[in-house]
Amino acid sequence: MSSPVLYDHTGSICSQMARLALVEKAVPFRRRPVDIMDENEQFEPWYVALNPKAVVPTLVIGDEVVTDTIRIVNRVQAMDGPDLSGDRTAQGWLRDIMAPHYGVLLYRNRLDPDGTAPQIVARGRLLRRLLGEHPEMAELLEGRIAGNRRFQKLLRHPEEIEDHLASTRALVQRMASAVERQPFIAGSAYSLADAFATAALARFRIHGFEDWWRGTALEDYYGRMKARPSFKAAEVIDTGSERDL
Ligand SMILES: N[C@@H](CCC(=O)N[C@@H](CS)C(=O)NCC(=O)O)C(=O)O
Repeated sequence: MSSPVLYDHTGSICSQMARLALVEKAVPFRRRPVDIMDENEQFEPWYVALNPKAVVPTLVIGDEVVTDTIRIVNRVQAMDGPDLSGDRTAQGWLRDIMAPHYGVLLYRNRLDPDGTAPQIVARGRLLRRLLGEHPEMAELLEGRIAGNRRFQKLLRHPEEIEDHLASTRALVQRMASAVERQPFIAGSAYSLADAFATAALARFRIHGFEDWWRGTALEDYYGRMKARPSFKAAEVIDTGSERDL
């Protein structure tokens, strides 16, 4: 069978998680980049046919199409290669690390004084235009338009943004406690939880949150994850401007 194909976007955190899992599992794979920023390729009918939620990543293995990052990395774990299953806490970590509203973390510094984020407003316009052009995708696009409105509303409430920051910081503290006790997030060996933690910490670093873990066991942990060949091979991004994300 030919190599699995990962439909992804370089900067997307979920794509980085999937790539880390594939590289650590030593699974040869091909990438088919989907430009979710400038070209909005995720809404093209051929991609929506693969991934009905119009998000990256998607993993295609022969005739099998796997969507949702947690399902993707677990599917990767089921392939031949090193055991990345981790201990009994691993699956909980995947859910917890996926839980922060990464969009809030990204857009909280890009707000106009009235709390509107021009990029999110523009996204709403794009979605409405696409709805006019693609009535066959009404369910998907109407759902995304409603989600975009909720997001715009949330961004107008500084206290809600603070809540998201506080719960993200608490997650980082829990990661620090985990690696105080053991070398990896979910036990004594590298697991899927480390693929998720690495991509999340890389993103948090770009947001300027590195101070949250300076001087804790997570500082050494992140250095160790960054020194693994997978960090570069999976194109994990932890430098540069928030505005380039
Ligand atoms: N639950 C999905 C979420 C995927 C997701 O939100 N992907 C983002 C990139 S990290 C995306 O494709 N965004 C494009 C868009 O929202 O239009 C998963 O885990 O795969």
